[in-house]
Amino acid sequence: MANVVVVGSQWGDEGKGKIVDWLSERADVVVRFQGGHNAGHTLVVGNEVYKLSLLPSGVVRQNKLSIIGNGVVVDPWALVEEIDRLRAQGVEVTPEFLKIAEGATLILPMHGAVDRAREALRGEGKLGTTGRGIGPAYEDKAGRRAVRFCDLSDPTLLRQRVDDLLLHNNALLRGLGQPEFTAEEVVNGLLALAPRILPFADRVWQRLDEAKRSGRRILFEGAQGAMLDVDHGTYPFVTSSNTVAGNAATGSGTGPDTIDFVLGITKAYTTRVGSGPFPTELNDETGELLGERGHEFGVVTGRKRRCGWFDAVMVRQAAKIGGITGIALTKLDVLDGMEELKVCIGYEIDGEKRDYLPALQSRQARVTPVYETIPGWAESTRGARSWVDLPAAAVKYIRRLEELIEVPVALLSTSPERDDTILVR
Ligand code: 2SA
Ligand code: MG
Repeated sequence: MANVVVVGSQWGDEGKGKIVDWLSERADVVVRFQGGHNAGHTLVVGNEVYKLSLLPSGVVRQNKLSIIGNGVVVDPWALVEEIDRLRAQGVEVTPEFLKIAEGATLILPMHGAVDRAREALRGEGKLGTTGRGIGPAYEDKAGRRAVRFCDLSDPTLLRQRVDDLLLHNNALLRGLGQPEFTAEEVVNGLLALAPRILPFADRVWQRLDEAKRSGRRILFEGAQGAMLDVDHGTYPFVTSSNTVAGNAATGSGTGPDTIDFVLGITKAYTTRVGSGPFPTELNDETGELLGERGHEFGVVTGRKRRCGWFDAVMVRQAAKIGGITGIALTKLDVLDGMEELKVCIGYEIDGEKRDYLPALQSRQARVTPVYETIPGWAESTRGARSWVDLPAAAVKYIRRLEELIEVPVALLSTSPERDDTILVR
């Protein structure tokens, strides 16, 4: 397996962190290409638990080049905080091994303020964002008024960029009844951080080209999941970036030919944090049980995740849209001991059968799942390290999922531990 893109195939929190960490052992370069510190990746290495939001998972390993691509929105304060947090855990993040794209967009304090004020205004109809300013930062990028990482090296230009940015954002904040920002406070805050973070700035596209030409293995680390993709997800209940594998190239400055394999991380059931349609959601004790056993709380915000049965319609759609080559199935052990399991094999909308998730928001909200019942297993699958250790019913469940989503299982993860991973093919 040469260069792999790891993406979520549901609504995020599929267990990408662990798989990325497992794969990073075999990779030379680890790249983030979208999202920002809204992501939450938990890595368990021995007795140490690392919670990463912005930094690529490669940082916890020795001698891996970690890259934050141009498609990422970088909050400089969050960056410094995460580096310091890792240092306290004994991990040094240095400019030798972490490179940040010069063109990456910065998340600045007004972005968080706009994000949170809008959410408060939406009230019941809120999107359930992480409140980290992700959406407003991407808006400013597309609106051509963002401050980019490299701008920190030119105080005069920085001041102009911030003025331009505030012209727009202060008007928004005024409209939202929020305090405005002065250019001085924003610029001074950034210039105070600049000496610490500028050494990480680099021409990431060149580093990737070098890696490619010297045959070094590149791992692209996606955040969130396919159904949170701004184009293909459950719009408007999505994040503001393209989360699918195609963006690994654009979001880091390389070509699609760099990608050899797209690994879709897929949970053996479904979860979602934040608002929006969720056809197989369980608002009963089974849902509670899944959440309890799966420890389903947001890494970034601590929010309780909504839980439900596996939705094969949605994962199949995600696989086709994102070009998923194989899946890594995670958290199978959460289903251990359940008498019977349900898998969504189709949708019913206004009395009609459908084998896809419709684009129209109001129609998505009216989806009722059509279930197939599959026998569960009493044995524990937790920590299984080979296929033969699995109960026959668990193997049957996996095979049925493969059939329904039309993608093979390439990896099976049987606990949060790095070594509890079965390579299937
Ligand atoms: P945003 O903040 O603008 O990206 O939020 C928009 C939607 O995207 C969802 N979203 C996520 N969903 C799952 N996991 C995410 N990361 C954290 C984690 C979340 C947390 O890994 O646990 O800690 O709460 C993530 N980031 C964004 C979000 O819920 C909105 O639905
Ligand atoms: Mg997460």
